Amino acid sequence: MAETCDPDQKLGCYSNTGPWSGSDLPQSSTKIGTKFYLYTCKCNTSHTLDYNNPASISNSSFNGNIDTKIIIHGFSSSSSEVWVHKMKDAFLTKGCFNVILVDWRKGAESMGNDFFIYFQPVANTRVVGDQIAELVKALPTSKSRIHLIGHSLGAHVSSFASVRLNKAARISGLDPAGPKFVGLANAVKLDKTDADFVDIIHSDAGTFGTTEPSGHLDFWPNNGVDQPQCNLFDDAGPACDHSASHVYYTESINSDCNFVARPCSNYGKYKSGGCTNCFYKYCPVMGYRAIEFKKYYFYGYEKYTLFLTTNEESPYCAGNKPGKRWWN
Ligand SMILES: [Ca+2]
Ligand SMILES: [Ca+2]
Repeated sequence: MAETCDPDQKLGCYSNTGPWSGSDLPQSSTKIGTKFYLYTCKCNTSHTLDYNNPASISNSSFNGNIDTKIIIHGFSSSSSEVWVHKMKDAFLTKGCFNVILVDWRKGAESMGNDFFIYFQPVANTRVVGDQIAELVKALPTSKSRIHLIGHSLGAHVSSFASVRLNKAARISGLDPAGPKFVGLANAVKLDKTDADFVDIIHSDAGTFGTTEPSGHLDFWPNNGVDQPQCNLFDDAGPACDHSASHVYYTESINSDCNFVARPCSNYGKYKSGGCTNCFYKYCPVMGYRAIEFKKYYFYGYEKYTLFLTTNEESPYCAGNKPGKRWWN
């Protein structure tokens, strides 16, 4: 049994007992060094927010009467990544939002004392999630205006933030990290009880991404395991499948094309055209628009798997096509 208490008294103490048994203890918030960078439709330059410094909030262009999008990177990453800024810009193109980029790069690092590490960043997700919740509490807004978008370990960070807020409006989990989460209790990972609406894109299931359904609507583009634009023999890189989840999501924000999915019992049946009618309801759309289908998921979508195919190059949205082979 062990416990560590954070120097930031708002955060409190972390133990690795109960559902956390077998986990590392998180590093301190001082060591993780989480930063929050605000961008708004009024002011598209970075402004640093600090929940322990109220002036950083009151002196910003944050508007509590509009929705807030919080983007959270994953393992071995940072908010400086190009994809984070592309997503932020897509939101600011879409409409008038507060967009907050969370940077926890020091806590997400893959190297510790010259050795590859993963368990420590996994443990740190708890602290980063709690810090996001403390920031939201300090902002002049309501949790019903909070939408968390997390990639990889950032998806699990979103869960801890939302749970501490007693449920944010929405979490979009982009290929939630699998290793060290699959098979564990819902308390230690993203699941559909964590927010009012949880939508998931699975793009690298079984490698970096989880194999488990984790939301109200779980989308499995191209069966969720490997993506057609990713090839080990070209320069797309080993994380191409994993990254595809945020690539698709960002494209969906302003696209006129809908990533239409079909509920189906298995991918083979979907590909052969066996699942076209969506139970005579609206077919759910992956990505930004997924929340429009919130009220339909209980008609049975959640008992099925939501499949779609995508194009092999950008733009990836293939529209309404149930399966390329037979429909084209
Ligand atoms: Ca959970
Ligand atoms: Ca893969």
